[in-house]
Amino acid sequence: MKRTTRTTMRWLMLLLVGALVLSVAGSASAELLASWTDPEGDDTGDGDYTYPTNEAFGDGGEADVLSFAIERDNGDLVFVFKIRNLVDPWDIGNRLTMVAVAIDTQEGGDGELRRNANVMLSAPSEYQVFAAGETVEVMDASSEKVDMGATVVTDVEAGTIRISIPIDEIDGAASDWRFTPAVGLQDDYGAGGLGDFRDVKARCEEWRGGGGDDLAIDPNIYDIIVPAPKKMFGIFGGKARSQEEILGAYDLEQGKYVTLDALEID
Ligand SMILES: [Ca+2]
Ligand SMILES: [Ca+2]
Ligand SMILES: [Ca+2]
Repeated sequence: MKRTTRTTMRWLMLLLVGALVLSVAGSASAELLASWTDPEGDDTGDGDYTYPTNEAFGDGGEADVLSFAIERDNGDLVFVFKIRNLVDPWDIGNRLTMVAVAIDTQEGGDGELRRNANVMLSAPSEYQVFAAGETVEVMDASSEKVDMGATVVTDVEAGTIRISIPIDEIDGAASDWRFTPAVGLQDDYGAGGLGDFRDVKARCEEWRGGGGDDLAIDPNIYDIIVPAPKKMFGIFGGKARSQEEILGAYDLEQGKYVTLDALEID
């Protein structure tokens, strides 16, 4: 009887060690496809955006992306945003920062980033992913919500927002896809679910940013990652527009929105 118990214990230990090894191997299997860094303190949109004045926004930085990475983890495409200052002023998790990624997988698609971003996309997207706090949503090219089991893990202390999207056809395809990330503030309208990008006005208010315009032509995006200039014949050709030029290219009189360029995985 005693020997049986000991054998069983031994088997259990072996199983446990095996499971540990597997789980360690599993968590290490995420493959980094690409990553980009972004300057600190350029969360000023077209150059002079400011945060709303409510004390919840503190010293700002809630919409300052420091880095963005794309990983592949089994069938998941994973987006990792590092934000300068994730905050939890009401002990309900991060509700102030909102991130989006437009994913361009093929010809055609949605030429506008939705949810009040007020920006157009040079790489029209088949999917758009939006996340704030513990909520994430994916939309297709017709702005229909797609239930594909996307998840988000926000670490306020570490300043990271990690979004996982299981996409069946991801294997082999992702390296050709183009990605347009954008960061702003979230307005959940007090409802607690996933809201929209918070409006930026000409002058900041308690719950509205400043430095834009009052006619909703200006982007409600505080920070983007400016793609490197396109390579031609193996060398960098042309001069990349600065973030201020890109996000400041809206035109009130012509009703012209700004257009964001996509990031590519080399
Ligand atoms: Ca930044
Ligand atoms: Ca497309
Ligand atoms: Ca930037």
